[in-house]
Amino acid sequence: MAPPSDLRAWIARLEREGELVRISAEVDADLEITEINDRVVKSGGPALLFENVKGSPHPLLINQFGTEKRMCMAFDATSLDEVAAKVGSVLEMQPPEGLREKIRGLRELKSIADSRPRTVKRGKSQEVVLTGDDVDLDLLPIQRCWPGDPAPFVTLPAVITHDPRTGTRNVGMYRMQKVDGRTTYMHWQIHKDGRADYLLADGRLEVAVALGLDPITAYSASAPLPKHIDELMLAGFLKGSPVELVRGKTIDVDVPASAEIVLEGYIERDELGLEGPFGDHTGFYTAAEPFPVFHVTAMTMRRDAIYPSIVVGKPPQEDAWLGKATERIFLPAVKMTVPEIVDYDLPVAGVFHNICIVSIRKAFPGHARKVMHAIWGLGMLSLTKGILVVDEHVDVHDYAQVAFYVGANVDPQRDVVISEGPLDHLDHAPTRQFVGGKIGIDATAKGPAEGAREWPPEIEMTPEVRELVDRRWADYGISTDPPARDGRIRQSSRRLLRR
Ligand SMILES: Cc1cc2nc3c(=O)[nH]c(=O)nc-3n(C[C@H](O)[C@H](O)[C@H](O)COP(=O)(O)O)c2cc1C
Ligand SMILES: [Mn+2]
Repeated sequence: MAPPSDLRAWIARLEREGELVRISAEVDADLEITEINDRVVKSGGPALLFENVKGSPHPLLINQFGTEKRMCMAFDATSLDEVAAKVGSVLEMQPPEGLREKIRGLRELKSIADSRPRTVKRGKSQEVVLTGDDVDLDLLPIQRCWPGDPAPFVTLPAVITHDPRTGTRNVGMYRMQKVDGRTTYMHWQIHKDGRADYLLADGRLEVAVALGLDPITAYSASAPLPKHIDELMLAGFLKGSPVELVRGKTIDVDVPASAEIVLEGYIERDELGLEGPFGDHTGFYTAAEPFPVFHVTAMTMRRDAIYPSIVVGKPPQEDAWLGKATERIFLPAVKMTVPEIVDYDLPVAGVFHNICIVSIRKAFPGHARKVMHAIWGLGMLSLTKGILVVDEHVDVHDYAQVAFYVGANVDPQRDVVISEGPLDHLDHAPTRQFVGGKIGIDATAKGPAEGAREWPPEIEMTPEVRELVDRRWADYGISTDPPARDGRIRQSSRRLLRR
């Protein structure tokens, strides 16, 4: 099976797998959907298709990404690491040796060539075309998510711009506060590529907003690619087929041919409005701030268009799995730059920019600090506030294990690095917005070269005795469900027996 080709194919697949519930009862996009969805997300429940949203002819889809299983289904993969491996195999391409490797190399090169978006003449996203006075955002079931939000917000858009100097496309996911039927704000944070395109514009910047995409293209809008790389290339590569585009009706920007809804329009340099507050993914309301104003010149749609939404808030929320997808998919690229990194984990509770746990193949004194500084210099990871470094044998996803090593291996006087640098736009803790302190904790084993005493050996049973007990387990007549040991409560008994 290939990944879903558009939102409807995705909805059909979710429904077939029992991963989607249709709700025909009338619901209000003002807060009510948030509360329903919050309960469903937190219990690991299904995607929800609200077919009867008060005041709108369009159904609303939410929680499409809300579990690990659905995130994997979106990529048609059995795990997110499988998706990462596909990226890794291209990044790590070596000059091929021998015919078989050459053929494999050609296949990989072809998969890159096929990633480039393709323009087509006609797109379903333009079955309905509303321009001028007919443009009406009130038609859409845009959610007001939290009680302190002053207005409804479009929350799951793919915002398309072009770099005014180079023409390179950028696609990003930025919330859009509704101002009136033909106007929104555009929440381009200062570290983002969309913002950079805006700042390069001399006057007017044309903008297209695609809503209701196949899940991989929607995910790709949230992916932190370097500025010069088109997110639609990543989407095409991960889908295994190019994203199809049609020319916009009122702007010189290509738009996804199979989107449910497209908003075409423009942003004038220096026309700003007071955006927010907004109940954000940090778990707090972010304060109102000036952001650019987006004027909609056309609203194009498929017939019976479905409006996609997401609610962020105190973690865990649906966006946790978009973030986890990025964590996994970008690991090969992180390792390309910092090859001593074995694995990393951005805890959902750390809302991704607050905490990074990283395991390294430590090779020299000060190595953990080198890796901290590398992360503080790496793309969007540079905004990370706290970094925990552990040795390669530590499972970064097992927070109890990480806490054990942080407790056991750290002398706070010697092993804590306090630094400073750029912080996430949304971080309310630093005294000044955008910049402040960083903390790195070196929880690796140290030796005399790092000013420590002789490091004691860790306790481990011999492999011989483990094998003996594995072999003889049945002889002991002990239940196969022994209590957890070593404080590793999450380990299943089957894993314990396999140790
Ligand atoms: C649900 C969701 C909402 C987001 N909202 C915003 C936002 O309002 N503003 C913003 O700058 N980034 C937001 N992001 C993060 C960006 O989409 C992400 O940083 C992306 O890499 C930006 O693309 P760019 O680097 O091409 O600018 C959001 C991400 C998700 C998953
Ligand atoms: Mn980008």
